[in-house]
Amino acid sequence: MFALPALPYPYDALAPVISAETLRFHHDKHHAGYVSAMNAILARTAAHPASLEALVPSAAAESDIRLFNNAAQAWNHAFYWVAMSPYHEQPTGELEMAINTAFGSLADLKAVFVAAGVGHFGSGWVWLAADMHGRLQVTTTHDAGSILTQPQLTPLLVADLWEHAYYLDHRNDRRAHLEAWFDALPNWSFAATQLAATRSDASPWGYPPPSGLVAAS
Ligand code: MN3
Repeated sequence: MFALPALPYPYDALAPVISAETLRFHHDKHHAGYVSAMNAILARTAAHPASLEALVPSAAAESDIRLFNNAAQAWNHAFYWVAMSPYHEQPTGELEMAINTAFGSLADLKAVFVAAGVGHFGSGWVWLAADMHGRLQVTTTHDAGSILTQPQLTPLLVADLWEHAYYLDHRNDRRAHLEAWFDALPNWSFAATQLAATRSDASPWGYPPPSGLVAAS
């Protein structure tokens, strides 16, 4: 069974961009729901995945849609929480250089990231990712789509494009949410660690491994 990771900050830490009310519903209801649905599916099978990073691509490859949707959403949300910070960080060092090389400037990255998120039809995720050479790119995935199915990419940041992520705070204004999100919430020190992992033997961030074996029914 996979556990629901605790939020790495208090519920009100990301306000006013993301309110405590949004975080309570988003983490305690939406994310928890994906984790418990995934565990319920696993409990009915003989599957003993070693990690969520292994389970998500295998569910995708096997076209196990219900398992994929819930497992990918479990992973995407856990990554989303750790990729945000209450500390209004700025990118520095190698990450800042990689941003300038790929996009021109942090402001240019913001424009690309926000445009990708606003232009994405329906629900999904907008990612800042690095390829195996440390080159940065912005990409989106639909619905539960996860960057874990693109093994050549290492995610640095992600913003949730589902309306439950922003509707209480910004109503239908996804652009306003994403602009405020980009200015205040990226965990740039986490992103720098992820980027460094593409250039070394270090492992990128991983979902907490399952506790015990999943019982076969
Ligand atoms: Mn969500």
